Amino acid sequence: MKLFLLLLTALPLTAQTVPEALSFLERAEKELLAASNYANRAGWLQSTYINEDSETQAALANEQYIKKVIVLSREANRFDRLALPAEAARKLKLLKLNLTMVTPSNDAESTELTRLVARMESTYGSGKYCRDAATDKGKCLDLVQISNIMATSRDPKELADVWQGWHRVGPPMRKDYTRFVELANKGARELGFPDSGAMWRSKYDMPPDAFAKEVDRLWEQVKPLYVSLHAYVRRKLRDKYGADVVPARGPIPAHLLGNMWGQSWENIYDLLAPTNAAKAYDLTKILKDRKVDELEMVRYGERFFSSLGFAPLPKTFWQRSLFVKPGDREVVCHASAWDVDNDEDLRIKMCIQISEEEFGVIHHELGHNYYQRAYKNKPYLFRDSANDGFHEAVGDTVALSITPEYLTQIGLLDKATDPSGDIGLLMKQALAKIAFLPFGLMIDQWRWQVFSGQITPAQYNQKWWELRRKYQGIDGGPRGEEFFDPFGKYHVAANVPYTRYFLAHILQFQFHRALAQTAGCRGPLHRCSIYNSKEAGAKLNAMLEMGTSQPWPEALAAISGKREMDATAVVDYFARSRSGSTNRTRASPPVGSCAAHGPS
Ligand code: X8Z
Ligand code: ZN
Repeated sequence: MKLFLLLLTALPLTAQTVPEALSFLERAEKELLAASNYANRAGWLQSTYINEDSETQAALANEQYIKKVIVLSREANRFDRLALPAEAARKLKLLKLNLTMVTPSNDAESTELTRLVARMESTYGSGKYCRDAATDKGKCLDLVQISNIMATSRDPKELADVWQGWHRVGPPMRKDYTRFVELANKGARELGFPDSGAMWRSKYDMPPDAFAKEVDRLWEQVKPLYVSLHAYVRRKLRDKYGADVVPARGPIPAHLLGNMWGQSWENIYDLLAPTNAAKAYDLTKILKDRKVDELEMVRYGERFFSSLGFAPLPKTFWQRSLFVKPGDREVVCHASAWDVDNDEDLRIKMCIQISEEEFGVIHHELGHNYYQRAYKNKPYLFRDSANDGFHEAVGDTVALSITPEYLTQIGLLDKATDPSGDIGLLMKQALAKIAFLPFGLMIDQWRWQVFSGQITPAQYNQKWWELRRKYQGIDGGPRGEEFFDPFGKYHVAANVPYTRYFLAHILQFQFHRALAQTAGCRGPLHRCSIYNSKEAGAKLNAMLEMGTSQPWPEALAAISGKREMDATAVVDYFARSRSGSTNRTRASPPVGSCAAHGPS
């Protein structure tokens, strides 16, 4: 029997035929769909009912899915030299790139790895800061509560306290994370990749090294904007907190930016509002004053997509989604969107807060759901976004249309604010979007180096902070290796690649610029809303429907007419409007002479 098997595998490759490849793909897609649906259900349970059992089941279902992909990928190798129709060739390529994490072939190690990842996510999800664990048990703060303090407190001592408190979640997980890196790399190598990071970089329809360079190129395009914003914010924070707390030069202390990771600074707009800005509206206050609840916030989002011509969300979306943090159990509050049956069982999972920031996050999540529904009729291997940045960009693109005019149209504002005060509007957007860019970049700069071994476990924290200082110009104070601060971010704990968000923060402006033009908007980009534009909706949908059936430059061309990711749309959006010229029609302004420097 063994000899027979050996002979079979040694058969010449030419023995394979195109019909065999096509029928292999048909079977593969059927098996993957079933395994994916099962893993999604188990994953949903794990995230919405954190306990030992749901964690074990989710790990098992995930392991089964991963093993299925690995077995099929190996089988697919036999078609490598066959001239196949383009669609089948793309499917085979996507099959081999399907995984974010590969389990090693050794069964014990495979189980160990999937259990580790499930435990890391649960640990993060149920993480708490108990000020004094011994005496203060009832008063532990979860991440939602801590984030509210980060957003609203202006007491630097309190901010430093909760910032440090949350980061206590990391050290106990350092050993697990180290082992996770070892095992995930072992699996990636068995599948032919140098390491897990190289595998992640292989998913962009270009050589992995070229992708890394592409990311650097995009960063150089936007860096001058960030450097200016950083300098301005540091100055304002120094005015507010004093020279003892905020230095005149160098990095900004990490706890003062209104967000745990300093990834979005919109929550401290009140400290930074330009003096010549008209008083900006406060959407958080409007939502609270009008007693808009969590569900109604989601309905606003749905109505926007409906205005573009998308069908309403299915009834099950409203029945099965998690909108509010339950009081009786632990859940993973980090927002996510699901397509549980790869068909119409769409859901979001969020612990919605009534705030402007969360209003944006709702649109972000719905963008995922509408994307998922748009490509659901494609074959299984094409049911994904053009690249992962596209998935993250869709809802944000729609949210860029939340303009004063739009808010007036839907009755949340009485009167659109006067354009003479737009510097305030733009500042607020910059605090959300420009501030995010270096963070979106640095997380995977860290992980790519961790996976490649360039950063060793003994340097995890030191290198993390070197990158945060280099890209973000943000400092956490003395944070030696007794800490493990990367684990304080969801995507590190849950092993979700992050460069996608950096790309999304470029792409969403490209999409917005193109759709605004389709919608006939001639004004400044930051005042353009595609609300009610069926033409813009049709154009967006045409791209969404493609799924991942074509390389991403084709999808980008379908919506923007261009095949390159291009940050000039970001620069256009933030360009100063002058009478007689707008920031949409104006050529890109010079990017400034500080382009060569990081924040210093
Ligand atoms: O994780 C998310 C979404 C879910 S895909 C809420 N975002 C990143 C983050 O929160 O760190 C959206 C922007 C960046
Ligand atoms: Zn997302």
